[in-house]
Amino acid sequence: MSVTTNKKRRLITSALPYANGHIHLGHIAGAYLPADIYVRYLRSVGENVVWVCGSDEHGAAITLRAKKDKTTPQEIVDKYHVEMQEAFSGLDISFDHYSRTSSARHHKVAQDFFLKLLENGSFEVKTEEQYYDTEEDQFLADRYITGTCPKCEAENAYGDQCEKCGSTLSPTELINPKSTLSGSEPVLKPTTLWYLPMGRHEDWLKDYIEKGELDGAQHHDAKAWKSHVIGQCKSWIDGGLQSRAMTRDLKWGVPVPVEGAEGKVLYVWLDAPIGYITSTMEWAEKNGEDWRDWWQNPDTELLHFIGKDNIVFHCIIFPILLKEHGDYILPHQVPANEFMNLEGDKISTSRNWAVWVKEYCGENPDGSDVMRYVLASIMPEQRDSEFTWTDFRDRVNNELADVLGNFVNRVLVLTRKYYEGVVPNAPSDDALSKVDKKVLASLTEAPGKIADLIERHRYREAQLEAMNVARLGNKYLTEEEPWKLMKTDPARVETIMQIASQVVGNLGVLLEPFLPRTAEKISKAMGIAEKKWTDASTGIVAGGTKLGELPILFAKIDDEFLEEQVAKLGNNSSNTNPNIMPQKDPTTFDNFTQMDLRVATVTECVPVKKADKLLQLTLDTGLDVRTVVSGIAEHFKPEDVIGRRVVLLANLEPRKIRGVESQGMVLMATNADGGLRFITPEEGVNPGDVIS
Ligand code: B3M
Ligand code: ZN
Repeated sequence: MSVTTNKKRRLITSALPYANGHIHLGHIAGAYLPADIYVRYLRSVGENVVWVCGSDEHGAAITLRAKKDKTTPQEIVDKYHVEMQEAFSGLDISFDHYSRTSSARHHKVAQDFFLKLLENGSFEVKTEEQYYDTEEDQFLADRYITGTCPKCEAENAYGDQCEKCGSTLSPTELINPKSTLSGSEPVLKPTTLWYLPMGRHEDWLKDYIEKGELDGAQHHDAKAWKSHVIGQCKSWIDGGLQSRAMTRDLKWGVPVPVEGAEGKVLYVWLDAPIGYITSTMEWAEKNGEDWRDWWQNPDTELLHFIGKDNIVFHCIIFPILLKEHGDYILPHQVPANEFMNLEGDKISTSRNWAVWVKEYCGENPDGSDVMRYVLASIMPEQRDSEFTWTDFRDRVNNELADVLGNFVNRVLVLTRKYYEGVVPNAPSDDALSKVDKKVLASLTEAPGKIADLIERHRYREAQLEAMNVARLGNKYLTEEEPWKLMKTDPARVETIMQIASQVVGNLGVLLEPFLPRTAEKISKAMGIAEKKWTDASTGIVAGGTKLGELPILFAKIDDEFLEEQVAKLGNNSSNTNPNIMPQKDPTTFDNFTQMDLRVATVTECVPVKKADKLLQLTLDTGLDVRTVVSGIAEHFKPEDVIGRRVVLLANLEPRKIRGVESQGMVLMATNADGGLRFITPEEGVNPGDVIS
C-alpha cells in the first residue's frame, strides 16, 4: 500500500559512519545532532519526513583494521554496527531507520545501480598500470598505499589523498610509494577499471551548485546553501573534474556485477551513498510506503547531513551518479558542518584524543541532554569550533542549571506553595501590565523564530532562541518578585504565576528538538500530553491544570568530573581506572592456543626452605601428579591451599626454583592493591579439564 499525501516529503540522510571504530563527539556535532534537531522539529510540526542512516561497512579502512586486529572485515563491521548504534541511542539520535551496507539487499541495490549506469554509457573502461603488492598478492589503491605527497612533500600521504595539504591524489603520483599491507615497494601491473568521466558533467554541475538550477529549471535556492559548501564545490569544478575509478581490485566490498570482473568490487564511495537508498527501501517496506516516492518523485526534498570531508562526494560525485541513472532526484540541500576540535587539538582516534560517545553515555546515563546542549551551542556550522570540558561545565552550570533548571523549578515550587500545585486561571486582558504583554508577545513570536532558524540550518542560534524563552521567564520572575506580593496583592501574583506557567509549558515544546528528555520532563510536569510545535501558544497550560512532579533537571558539574574527563584524553588505554593494570600488547590466537591451561587439585603443600615467599605444591592434574613452586607464601598458609582446585598453565617449560623443579604455573588473580586470589573453577569442573 502506498500512502499518498499532498505534503512535501523530506528525505534526510546522515553520513553512514565507517564501521571500523567508535563514534566520538566530532561525529555527533558534524552529521547527527544537527539532523536530529531538524528531524525532531519537522516531526513536531507534522511534516512528512524520513531520516535514514546506516553503517558504511566497506572500504579500505575496514580491511586494514581487520588486518591489524588479525580478524575478518565481517567481524569488524558486525562489532561496530552494534556499538555505533548504542552510541547513537545514548544521545537520543532518532533515526527512522538504520541499515548496513554489507547486507545482501544492499549489494543487490548497488549492483543494479551500477548496471544501469553501465547500460547508460556512464563509464569509461580502461586497462592501466596500477601498483601491486607482490607479497600480499593485491592491487593497491587509496589507503593501501602511502608515499610522499607530490604537492606538499608531506610523508605518509595516502594513495587517494594527502591529509596534510588536502590534495586528492592518485597512487601513481606518490613519491617513494609503499604498500601499507607489507611495507614493500609495489610494482606496476595492468588491471581493468571502470571510470566515471566527471569532466563530462562540469557544465550542468556548475549551474546546479552555483545557481541551484537543474535541466534549465530552478531546483533549489542556491543562496540557502552554506558558503563553505559552495566554495569547496566551486574550487573542485574550477580545478577541472578528473575521471575517478568506480571499481577497485579488492576482496571486500560489493562485487562488480560484470562477467570477467572477478576480484573487483565497487568503489566504496559508489556503494555507500546508494546505502541511503537501500536504507530507505527497508524503512518503506516496514512502513507500508513506496520507497520510490522518496527517491524518484520531484516533490521530495533530499537533504544530506555530513561533515566537510564528505562534501565532494555528496555535492558532485553522488549527484552525477543519480543524474546518470536517470530515475532519481538530486540533493536539495547539503548542510555540511565543519570540524569540531577538542581541547586545543584535532580529534584523533589513533592518539585517543576524542570523547567516545558510548563511554560517555555509559558513565553518564542521564548525560544525553547536557551533551546535546553543549554540542549544539558550539556546532561547527560555518567554521571549525572547539569543545572543552571547562566550557561544558560552564554551560551546564550557568545556563542549563542556573537559568533553565532554576526557572522551571521555581515556577513549580511556587505554584505548589501558593495554589497546591494548581495553575491559576488566565487573567483578563486589562489585568495585564506592559511587562506581561511583552512576555506574552515574545512567547507568541518564539516558535516562528526558532522554526525559521532551524529551517535555515542555524542550529546554534535556534537553540539560543529557545533558551532565551527560559531566560525571559527567569528574568520575569526575578523582576516581578511574586513572593514579595503574595501578602499585599494576591491577584497580581495569580497573573504572574499564570504567565510564568505558560513560559514553562512552551519550553516543554520548544526545547524538544534540542533537549528531548528535559522537554519530556517539563511537559509531563505541566500536564502537556502531546508536544506539537503548533501547540506552543500563550495558552498552552490551561488554568486549573494540576501540575505534576518535576525531577531535578540538571545536576551541577564539579571540578572532579572535569579533571577526570581531561585526564582521559591522549591516554591510549581504554580503561580509566588508575588502579587497573593497562592491557598488554596484542598477542595472536596461535600464541594463545599453544598454552595448555587446565584444572588441577592441590593434594599437598609445604613451605620451600629458606624462601619466605615460596610454597611447594603437589598437584593432581588429571594427567599426572606434579610439583609446582608458587610465590604465594606471603598471602596463603599451606593449610589454606591444600584441597583447592586451581588453574594451571601446564606446559610452561619446567624450571628449577631454589633447587626444586617447578613443572608449570598456578594462575592467580592480582587485584588493584597487589592482593592475590586463587581462580577457583565452579563446581563440576575437575582436574584434567582443559581451559580454552
Ligand atoms: N563513511 C565517510 C565518513 O564516515 C563515509 C561516509 C559515507 S556517506 C555515504 O567520513
Ligand atoms: Zn600534500
